[in-house]
Amino acid sequence: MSSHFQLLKTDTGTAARRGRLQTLHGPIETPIFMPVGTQGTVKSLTPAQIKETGAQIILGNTYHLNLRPGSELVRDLGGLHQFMGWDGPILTDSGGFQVFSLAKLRDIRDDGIAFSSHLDGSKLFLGPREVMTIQANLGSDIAMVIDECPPWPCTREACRDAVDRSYRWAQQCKQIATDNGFLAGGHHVFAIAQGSTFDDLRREAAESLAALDFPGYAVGGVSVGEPEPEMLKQVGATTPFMPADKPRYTMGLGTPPQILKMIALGVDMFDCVHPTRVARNGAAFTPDGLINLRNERYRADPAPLVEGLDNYTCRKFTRAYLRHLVMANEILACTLLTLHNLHFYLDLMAQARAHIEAGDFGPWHRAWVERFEAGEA
Ligand code: PRF
Repeated sequence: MSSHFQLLKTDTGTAARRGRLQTLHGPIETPIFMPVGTQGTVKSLTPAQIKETGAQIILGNTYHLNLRPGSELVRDLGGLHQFMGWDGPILTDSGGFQVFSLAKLRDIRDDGIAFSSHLDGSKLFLGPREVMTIQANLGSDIAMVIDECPPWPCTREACRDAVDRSYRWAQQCKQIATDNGFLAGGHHVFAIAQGSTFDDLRREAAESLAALDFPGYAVGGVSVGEPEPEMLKQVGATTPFMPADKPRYTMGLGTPPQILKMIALGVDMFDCVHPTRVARNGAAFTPDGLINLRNERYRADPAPLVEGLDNYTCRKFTRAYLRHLVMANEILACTLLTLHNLHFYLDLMAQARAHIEAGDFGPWHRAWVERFEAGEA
């Protein structure tokens, strides 16, 4: 048994789990959603406002923070928590995935990834040693290993190479984090299982990484363009082969229904830019789907975004006022809608935890998804 993760309850009708993960900056109740703060800020919110949404842990990014302002500078100013004024847990992604989506002229080698910065074109390199050093400089509570996320679709040969390379890199990251005292100091390192659409490679990735005994495990390589049924199939082909007594995380996901469906598959942790990104586009989550405040029908609507939802935006403001802010391109629209959307996600996670505890997660989440999807016009 691992001491940092407690499995409090496992659902009987689904594979959903209720757990508690201990970190250097306090416990995390799972299942949990982690707001994304790529550049050391959850866009448009102060740390006090992030807390107010119910966030227990946020995400930062190795790729971005290392390019700017630089991980040594953050280290010298006390680490990322102190630098950004957030005293809760922080998980950092390792940077490899962001190289694939942002950097130019990347070259995947056996020892790491060479690439040009998307900011100034300078030549850079990320391998196991670099990503573990950067994440130690940042003072991350949960550091991710460097992995190779193959595109969708991809050939079996390309996927085979990505799984093998990701395994070797994970092994090296674990060794480095052991040698430099990162793990002994109470920080966690999570491994990432790739495998694209190949069930046997997914299983192999999960099982081989499990044998390395990491504090936690992630499903990578999903939500990279594949249709939703394929995505759920890939998660379902991976989680049964991950250790039951360690936390499980699917990276970069998803919509509220996708998250509930993945909780039912036994996933504990999620992150996604979706709620914060759509907020900046003037859209807000409700139990009846996502509403776009640019729609004329909200021009004089006196109702809150969600009746009875206990967040600052819903307590104080009408849909009409929020629509006015969106139409006038006022920056307060971003803050109020981001606050609402994150609170909506985190409140949904609290409901999921309560229903797992009560033993009715299966029927509850199916009804929730049905109502949400019926409302999406
Ligand atoms: N690997 C890493 N970060 C990620 C992904 C991955 O596969 C994804 C894919 N959904 C998002 N973020 N390291």
